[in-house]
Amino acid sequence: MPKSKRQKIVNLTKTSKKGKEGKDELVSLMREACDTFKHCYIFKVNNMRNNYLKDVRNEWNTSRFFFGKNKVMAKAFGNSPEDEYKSNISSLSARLVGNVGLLFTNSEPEAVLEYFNKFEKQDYARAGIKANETVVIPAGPVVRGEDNEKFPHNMESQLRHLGMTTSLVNGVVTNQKPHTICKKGETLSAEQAQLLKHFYYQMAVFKISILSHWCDGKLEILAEDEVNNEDAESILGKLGVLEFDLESYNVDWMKKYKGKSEIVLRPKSVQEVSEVLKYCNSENLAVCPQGGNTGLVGGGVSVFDEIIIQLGRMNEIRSFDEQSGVAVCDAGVILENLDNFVGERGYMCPLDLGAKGTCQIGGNISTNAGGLRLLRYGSLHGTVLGLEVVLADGTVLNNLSMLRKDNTGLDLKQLFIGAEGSLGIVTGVSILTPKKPNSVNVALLAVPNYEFVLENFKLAKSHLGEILSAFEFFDSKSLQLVLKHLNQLRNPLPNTEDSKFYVLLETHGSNFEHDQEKIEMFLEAAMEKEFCSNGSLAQGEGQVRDIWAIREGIPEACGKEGAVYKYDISLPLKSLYSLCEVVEKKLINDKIYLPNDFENSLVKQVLGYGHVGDGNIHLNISAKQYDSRVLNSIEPFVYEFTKKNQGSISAEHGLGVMKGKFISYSKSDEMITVMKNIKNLLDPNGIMNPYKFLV
Ligand code: FAD
Ligand code: 2HG
Ligand code: ZN
Repeated sequence: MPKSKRQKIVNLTKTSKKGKEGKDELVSLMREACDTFKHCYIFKVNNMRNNYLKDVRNEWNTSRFFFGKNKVMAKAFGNSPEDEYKSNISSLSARLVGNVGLLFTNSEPEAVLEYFNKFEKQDYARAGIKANETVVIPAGPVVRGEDNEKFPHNMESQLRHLGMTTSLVNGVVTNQKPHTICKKGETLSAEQAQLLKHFYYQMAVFKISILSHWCDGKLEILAEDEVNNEDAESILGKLGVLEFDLESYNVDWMKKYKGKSEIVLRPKSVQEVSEVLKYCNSENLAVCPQGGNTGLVGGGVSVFDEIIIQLGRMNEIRSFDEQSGVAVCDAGVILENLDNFVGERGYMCPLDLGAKGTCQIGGNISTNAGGLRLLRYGSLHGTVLGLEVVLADGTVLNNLSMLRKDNTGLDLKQLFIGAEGSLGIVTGVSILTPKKPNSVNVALLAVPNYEFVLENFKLAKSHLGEILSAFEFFDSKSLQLVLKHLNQLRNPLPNTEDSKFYVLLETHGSNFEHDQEKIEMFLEAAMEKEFCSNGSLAQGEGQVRDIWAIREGIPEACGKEGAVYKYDISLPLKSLYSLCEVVEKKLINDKIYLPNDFENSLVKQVLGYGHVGDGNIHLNISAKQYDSRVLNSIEPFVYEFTKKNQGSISAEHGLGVMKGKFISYSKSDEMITVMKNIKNLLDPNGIMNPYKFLV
């Protein structure tokens, strides 16, 4: 799968060689400015907005600005009279604290102060700053702005998600009861800031205050800086937070969910994660943990402007025990890198999935990813031996146990496996890896109907029992889509167009001849019973890879076809594929899918594939574009069908933003209450990945 572009990433610390070169360059540019300009001013920015700072820079384009990297700026001046670059300039160094910058200019103080005292720009407040007035939206039709502009009807659901009691009455957004967005003096949450923006209330003022002035060896203090809660960004600023082009962090893998986060943090250590969460918790700032951003339910991207905490720089493998096969690593290690690392030592990751080149082990744990071999190697609830987790208030729970057995008290790590970032941030993982098999065999079968897919599964279990490592299936529509979009792949079973299904089965064993003999006997029996019309046993690693590439390529091919609605459902095996059939019928009845009228059909096709061995199907509905008419035809129908058939509405991808509100189709009220109590206990301010999971 394609790796997402990683551009302009914000780091909390900079350790690379490039970083060092950058620092040296800054030091020499600053010293050049010291030689060129007569005056140097320290200024502080309140409510930083890059666009306004840019305007100021343009107006002062014959002067020189430096902003950020306080330590490096101090180094350029010198930190003491012994190493200072100009007489008494080291006295400025101690004042380089917080969200401050330097202005080198030849303008005299009167002109500088006059300009900056006047320069102010109103803007929308962000979470973390204090409200300067109380704002109440009255009951009745919702309007905004001085001209009482009507609220666009397509934004009604956003207002509701942000806590208002709105509904559409004859197409008009109407508030059922008065809603207080904020009270004067209250620290704004992300939701409040978002609402204020929707209602055009600008509560932040971008302002530059001149704090001190240096000229010819003399230091003049013009204003004392106060670090206070009003400027949350200045405190985050100390941790290296900047705003850049954040598209790849705000948009999910399917391009279905789009957040509006303006800040991405990429911490390097558990201490940094702890410091950030402690601060965010104290300021009620919502955060969204993010791993490789390959999740399929919108859990890893922000909904509004939650701060994204991306774990990619925590990517060290901390230890590996070659006796036990226990690996301990940072949460941001990419799954494939971990698999390669243990692979070189004769082991393999117990988990494998198509997104392995991008997803992170911390993301896998947080979604309790199932993958392609759960049938054989079990779920992460069994293979994860310990976790290091930072709670919302910054507390570090260190339980990186390497023990297989540990019955002392409650097994707290289990709470975080599949918690989707709602309870804390996983920063470290201890995982049991199995030995790599000596022999791997893969077969692909063309199967005439779904009933025979199940017959093959039964037969495979009796013939291959202990060596069976995967039993996957896909319908012929899935195969056609892969062949259409992934040009490099060929059908290993040509002339099987009549077969509605394909089964991929794999064995992991220790004796190649023995295993091959077993799999051949299975294939013979399956052919004899006519459970399959054709079958192919991969010869060599290349063919093994090619067959797996077809199965793993289905999500990518679906994505290339257009918009996709994905449903990841557990059902009793006998009704697994009937989900696709009934949904297809429903879409046809609702005139959303017109199989014989492509031009006017909203849906292109309905297909199914997945992990038969785990009773988990992936229903994918390919559509021309995301459209509420398609969605309304599928939901809650899919969830009702699943409930009626004793299934689960989320087998392995989690709830995220997509399914949080449907949890009651799979869990009782009592269970949901206990979950909510646990959430409130660990995250009383609700800062961890809000609007998702438990809503
Ligand atoms: P993200 O997408 O970044 O995040 C997922 C969730 O976990 C979010 O809620 C996020 O907030 C949270 N999170 C991430 N990191 C942390 C952390 N360190 N601490 C706390 N919370 C965190 N899934 C399967 O189960 N089986 C499959 O076979 C499978 N195949 C896939 C194939 C493809 C091609 C793709 C695109 C996806 C597939 N997925 C599959 C879905 C996805 O890859 C998994 O859910 C994966 O585990 C997500 O990992 P990630 O690092 O990308 O997490
Ligand atoms: C798979 O099994 C993944 O390939 C993705 O879980 C499923 O794209 C999907 O619906
Ligand atoms: Zn899957």
